[in-house]
Amino acid sequence: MRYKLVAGNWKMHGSLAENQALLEAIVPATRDLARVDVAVCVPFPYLQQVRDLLAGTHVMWGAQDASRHAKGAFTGEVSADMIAEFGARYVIVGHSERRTYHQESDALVGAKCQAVLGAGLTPIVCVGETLEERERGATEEVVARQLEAVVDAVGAAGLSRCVLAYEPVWAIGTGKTAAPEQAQEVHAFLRRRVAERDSAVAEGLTILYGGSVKGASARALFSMPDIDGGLIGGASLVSEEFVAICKAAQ
Ligand code: G2H
Repeated sequence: MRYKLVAGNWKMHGSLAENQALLEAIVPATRDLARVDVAVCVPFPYLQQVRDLLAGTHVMWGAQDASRHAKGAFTGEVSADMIAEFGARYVIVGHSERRTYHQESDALVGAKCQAVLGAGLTPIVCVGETLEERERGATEEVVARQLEAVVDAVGAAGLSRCVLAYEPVWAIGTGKTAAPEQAQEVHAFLRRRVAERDSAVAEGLTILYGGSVKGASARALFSMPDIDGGLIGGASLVSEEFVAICKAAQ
């Protein structure tokens, strides 16, 4: 039986004061949840702060991107090893905002996964189709292509150390959550695709749903057999919402 995971993606939000208030509310309120892992993925400058606030608690932390390179003349980039030094557990890789605004290709996302795994961290690899792709019936083709690029880079063994996140681009930050059955269909498809390579990896793989999840919509999504939790953006910045989502994962 897979554990559920609820991971906050703070995106480019927060301040030292806001982060502290948020975490001081979340930690005690999610302490006693059964079979639910809780994490927050924060902007790089706050890694030290979240480490100071979360070390010794049940809440894990991570970053939202990493360089494909281990080190070198790559101004502005941050390596996975650097992130690991701050005690992080997770790195989001291939979020659609990076694919869209930073032109990240499937191959680059695969290389980043490899770098993150190499640092001993867990990539949360995002896949998902745009509205145009869904409307022309290309959802499965798109998410399969994105998944294959990762498997090509890290193999089935590498994938077994990743978390996958299905985030339909049309549901991100738009207030439009995918219907639970609609999301389940894609999650089941992704698991079947992985099973074609390795059925044990497919069975153990955590597949999160992301896209406008709220406290009110979380329980129905998380009750689907192939939805193993959520990657939460806007609602992860509001402690009551994030706690409600974590509780819905029980
Ligand atoms: C999707 C999600 C978090 P939101 O990007 O990754 O954000 O919940 O705001 O749609």
